[in-house]
Amino acid sequence: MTTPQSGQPGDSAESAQTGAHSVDPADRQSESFPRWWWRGMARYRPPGFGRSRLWRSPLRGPWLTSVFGAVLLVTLPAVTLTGLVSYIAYAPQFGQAIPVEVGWLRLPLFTWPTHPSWLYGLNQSVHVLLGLVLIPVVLAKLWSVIPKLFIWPQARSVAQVVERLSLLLLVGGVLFEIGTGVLNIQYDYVFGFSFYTAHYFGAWVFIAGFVVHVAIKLPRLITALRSRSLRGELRTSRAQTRPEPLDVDGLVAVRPDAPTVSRRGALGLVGSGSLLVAVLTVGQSIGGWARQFALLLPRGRSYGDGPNGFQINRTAEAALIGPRDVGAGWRLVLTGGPEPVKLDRAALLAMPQHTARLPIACVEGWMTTETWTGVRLRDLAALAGVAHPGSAYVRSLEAVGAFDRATLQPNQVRDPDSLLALRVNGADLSLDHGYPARVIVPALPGVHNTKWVRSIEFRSP
Ligand SMILES: Nc1nc2c(c(=O)[nH]1)N[C@H]1C(S)=C(S)[C@@H](COP(=O)(O)O)O[C@H]1N2
Ligand SMILES: [Mo]
Repeated sequence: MTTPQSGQPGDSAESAQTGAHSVDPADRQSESFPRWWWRGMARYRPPGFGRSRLWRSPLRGPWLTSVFGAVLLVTLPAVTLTGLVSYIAYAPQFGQAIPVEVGWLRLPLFTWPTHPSWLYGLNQSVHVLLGLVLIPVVLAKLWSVIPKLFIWPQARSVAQVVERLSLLLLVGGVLFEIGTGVLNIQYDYVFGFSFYTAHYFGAWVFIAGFVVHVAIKLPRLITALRSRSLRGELRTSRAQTRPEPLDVDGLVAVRPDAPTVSRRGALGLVGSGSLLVAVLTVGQSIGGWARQFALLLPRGRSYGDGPNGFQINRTAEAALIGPRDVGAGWRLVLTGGPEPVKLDRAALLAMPQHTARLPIACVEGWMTTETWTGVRLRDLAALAGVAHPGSAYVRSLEAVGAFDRATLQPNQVRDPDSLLALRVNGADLSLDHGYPARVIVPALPGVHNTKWVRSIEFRSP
């Protein structure tokens, strides 16, 4: 048996929280501004606030909250980091990451690699899948601390005001990121504002709240986790379930009801919720036959059979591109060299063809790996008269979308698998997949694999 000793991590935090254990004698004499202010706050309690009798679950307590907290402490940083990495993969150095202007929230940039080719897909699968799978855990964590929303007074010191404000950023931030993220993978443009801009700045609000919250709560989380054994809880039936001892935070109900479920049951419920979300979404990252099980993600499903029967986000119809735009009159224009070079599809097919099996991985988390055939971008650069291209600016025939252009990094232009694809899986590209020609580059974010290419400008370094 160990006995609690003063000087343990939790102690100082707890006495600071109640603020009642030690009163500086000098403070007692002067009724300075803060003192009467906090007292007044405590006296005028709005209805419904105070140690509420409403919250009676015998499961609530620091241990249960800390179990959910520990899971989120480990996993939410992975969701956040993959999100920020995705921003960098969009190549902000070319002004094509959204938002373009981020002021002092600028990220350290690095050249996004082209290998392994599934790198961006993996990053986005982790970001989107983990983000979705954590929704039940986030909700459970919020449920477990509901009584804290109604404590009164909400704060007894300036330090506690800061703590409460950080909670507002944290909870507001995480719900905003989940809300915008989920809407974006379900629908196209449902926002009156840019999804990317909102999601980026929302992430920083969340990060600020998260960092402050972890700094304040980590010692208490460790103490609470040590207060019970997880294995023991997993062996405890509903009938044997007892409330945790009353805590300074007011999580534990003063007059708890009898348990309707054990802690094991509650953890199992949240865990199966996450598992269900995983099963109904993971198919979009695996692709192929598994795609049909991605029921929560309508865009992850298959589009018919045949060589062109894979995922389409944006159809030619939506992009206002008809057969006439891509008929016999279509020319690819290459610029950047001494003279512009114009090629029709037959001329492109007469050039050396290269085949590569490459994924398209969208920011939304879906991925589809296909076999593409076409002309190497570096061969096109050489043909245009640019021996060492520093970047390539690709334009689509499309005139109505946000994704009608892309700039590629030097390594993306020069990679031997980087193609202007003319064919896929042994057949001509379908109109929806970008006929007559589309860009396909290993590990490039999906959005920059421009369809219905009209021109490429090879720029010197
Ligand atoms: N011209 C053009 N190319 C485009 C797009 C577009 O809207 N217009 N969408 C991009 C996006 S967001 C992705 S993920 C890939 C694959 O999209 P798809 O499923 O519409 O083919 O193509 C990219 N190429
Ligand atoms: Mo995309």
